[in-house]
Amino acid sequence: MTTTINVALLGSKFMGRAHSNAWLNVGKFFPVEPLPVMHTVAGRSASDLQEFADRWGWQQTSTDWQSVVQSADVGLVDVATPNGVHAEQAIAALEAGKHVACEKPLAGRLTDAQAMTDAAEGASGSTFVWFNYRRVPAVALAQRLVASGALGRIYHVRAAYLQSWGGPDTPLLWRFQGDVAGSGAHGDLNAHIIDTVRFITGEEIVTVEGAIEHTFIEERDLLAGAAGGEIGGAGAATAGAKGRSTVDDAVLFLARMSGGALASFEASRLATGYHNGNRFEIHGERGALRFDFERMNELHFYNLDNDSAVQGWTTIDVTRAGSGHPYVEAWWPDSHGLGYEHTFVNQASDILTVLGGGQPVAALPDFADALKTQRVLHAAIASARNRAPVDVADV
Ligand code: SOE
Repeated sequence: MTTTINVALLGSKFMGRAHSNAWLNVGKFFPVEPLPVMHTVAGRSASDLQEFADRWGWQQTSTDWQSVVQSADVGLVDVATPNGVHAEQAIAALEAGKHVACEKPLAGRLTDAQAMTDAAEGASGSTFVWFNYRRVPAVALAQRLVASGALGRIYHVRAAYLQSWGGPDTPLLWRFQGDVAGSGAHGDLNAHIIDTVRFITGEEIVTVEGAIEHTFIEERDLLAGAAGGEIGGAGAATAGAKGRSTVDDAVLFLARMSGGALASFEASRLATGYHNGNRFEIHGERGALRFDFERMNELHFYNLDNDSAVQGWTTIDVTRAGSGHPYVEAWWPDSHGLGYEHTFVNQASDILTVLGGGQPVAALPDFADALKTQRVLHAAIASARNRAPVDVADV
């Protein structure tokens, strides 16, 4: 008899769609147990929720997330709501004895992230955070190469997450409201590349310095009605007035890592020409790696162990079945390609594998791990505002 776990999803916007697709498809591609049952989706609008539930196959809907997380029927609560409500929802679910999978960043603020981690320490449920880029096969392969010593000692890490959807025509979505989001591109995008760099190198960021935060577009069109709005919301009506953006549009910072590497991080929503340019370069004593999510099935490797006559950047196609590349056996034949949505299905597989007592394909961050990333986010803002280096241990 195959065991199952009833999942309750909180949130039905962009991440609600990505997570719904993951829970709907994970059992079709991975031999996971427990299998997920798409039990309840909770949100704000009953009519929108019913359409969402019908589209994705959720059995029930609710506009009362508090009762959902208390339900004895629910085993795993999946928090896919704006950053500012992660803490309230995740802590309530943990206190109700549920497993909790929470979208990134862990929270909009360090104090909330700390409260979530404290709640997790004493809880019976397991915790997970949807840093989905760890589940890009090329990123997971990069981690394996570094862990194997293929690069040797790491000298430099250069990471950037460059988007361009945040121009003057983008209205005042929740993502530009500091009381809801906590920060702008910083918590949204630097959170990802900080986690990715920690994951791949196995090192922690110990000091942050030279940080700069900036809001280029200080006022944005207010959305009509209560809409929190999502990126590129179809025909989002504006109220004809403007409101103040209270978050950064870009944050850049430098860092020293625990193994001695020097690192640079850059996040922007105004990087014209890039749409989801999540990229890194890692330079070691024996080789280097280069990755760009906009070509997510390729990992570039420079190997000094090769004869000098043939040294050069090698493009590894990280979709070849039989190669031993992470996750690829579950999907398609060689070079058929994977996409953004597969990273969430891969993550759902790892979550269910762990809940079933197994080991994930790539390390799964829990709240305590994600708190380390949140502390780096906080240290960077402190460095920017104090115009001085900040030790992460001190925040
Ligand atoms: C917007 O920047 C966003 O949707 C992020 O919030 C996601 O985490 C990222 O995967 C894609 O871009």
